[in-house]
Amino acid sequence: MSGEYGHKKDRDRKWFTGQFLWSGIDYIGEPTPYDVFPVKASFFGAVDTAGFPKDMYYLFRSQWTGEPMVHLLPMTWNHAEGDTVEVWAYSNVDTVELFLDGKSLGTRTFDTKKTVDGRAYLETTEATGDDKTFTDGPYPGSYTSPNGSAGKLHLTWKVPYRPGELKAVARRDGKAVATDVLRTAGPARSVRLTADRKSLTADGRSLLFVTAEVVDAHGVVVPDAEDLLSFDVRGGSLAGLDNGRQESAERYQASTRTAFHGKALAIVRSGTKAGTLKVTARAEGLRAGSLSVRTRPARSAALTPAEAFEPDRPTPPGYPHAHASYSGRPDTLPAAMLDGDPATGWSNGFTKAATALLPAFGGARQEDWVSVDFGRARNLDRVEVSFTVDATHTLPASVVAEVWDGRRYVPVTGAAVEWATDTDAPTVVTFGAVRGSGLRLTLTSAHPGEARGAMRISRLEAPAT
Ligand SMILES: [Ca+2]
Repeated sequence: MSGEYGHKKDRDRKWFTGQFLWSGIDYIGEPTPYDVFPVKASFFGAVDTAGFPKDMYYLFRSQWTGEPMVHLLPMTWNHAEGDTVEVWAYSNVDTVELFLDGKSLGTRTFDTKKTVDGRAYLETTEATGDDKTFTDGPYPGSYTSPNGSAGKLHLTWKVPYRPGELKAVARRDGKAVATDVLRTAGPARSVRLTADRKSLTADGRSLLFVTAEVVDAHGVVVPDAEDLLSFDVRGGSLAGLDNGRQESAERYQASTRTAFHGKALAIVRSGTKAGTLKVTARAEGLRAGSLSVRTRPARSAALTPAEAFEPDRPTPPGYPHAHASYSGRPDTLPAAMLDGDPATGWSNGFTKAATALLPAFGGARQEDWVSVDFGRARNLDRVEVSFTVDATHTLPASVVAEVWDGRRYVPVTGAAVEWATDTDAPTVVTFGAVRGSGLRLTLTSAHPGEARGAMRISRLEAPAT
């Protein structure tokens, strides 16, 4: 059941006591659907294990709070040139205008509707396709409220991507009452620390929550930054670190943590001497971040000395190491491309079984990438990829190769593709010789949305030259 669907059922029935959310916060255990190490947490909370809010959190705010707010999705404005981005806004205000670099992309509005018992609410008026059990009425296939209407709890724009500043302005009676802004991030420059309070008691027990962010020259969080952050505390001690990532075996009780989506959390314990508590976070190649808070004298203080934490640099993966933008099942993970076994493979094929409300779905994804990290630079001029062709997998419509130059993926030049004609036979991509430590292939489905359009790779080899 989606967050929007649950809200609508709750809202429409005055006799509902409320909702039970499983779960409000991600928790360790029951990793779903990738129950393979190092995935160790669930992912469906409104807030991640580090306490960072996800988009769902803002849906709740838009439905349950009165202070004017608007929140844009997706979370970042770093996309590929040529993409058309579906932008959503959650808001508790009826009118929202979207701007890209100051130019209006149009205004969207919620209708004001009334529940059958007379309470007003905001919703668009459109078929949502969220409930197959509604077979008649004005919106068959969509949950229909007892008042006869259907609609969404978010506003939508389709925006041709261009780097810049995307800004939502929410207006009530013509007056701007809330805004949200996404800015395209440039290269990472520094670490920024923000604390949740200005002072705490020097009792050896009080906690300060410090958010570390990897930011560009303009202070915009770099969305894909995974820098290893080293924390140092004076006048207190580290109580724990997290970054909210489900796929992570890093220790919570360590002095280092990689950033996830550019962020990490340090939970810092006060010392027992009043004065100043200083937190510093360093990352290789970035300007360090630091902050200080005052600590006040305590009536009583903890007697047990704080444990000193050691750095815990994540173990480098065995090379070559494969990765992918998406895997359809726990037994079709990227490592299957490199295992030398022709029977195993990475695949983006998936099936979502029918639920009480939604029909089964197995339509192929439009595009995915797979990558191989060799661990050190080598000369590359070809890659051999064995695609599987069967009932649910077809050859991709296109393969685009890029090579990691140490800072970013650079498209290869002079690429030519010699397509295999048999299943699991090598398709050979050749290109102008280039030096790099990793290779990424972006694959476009020949049959997106169809049952036969998934892609599978049983073997991938990029010989060094
Ligand atoms: Ca294999």
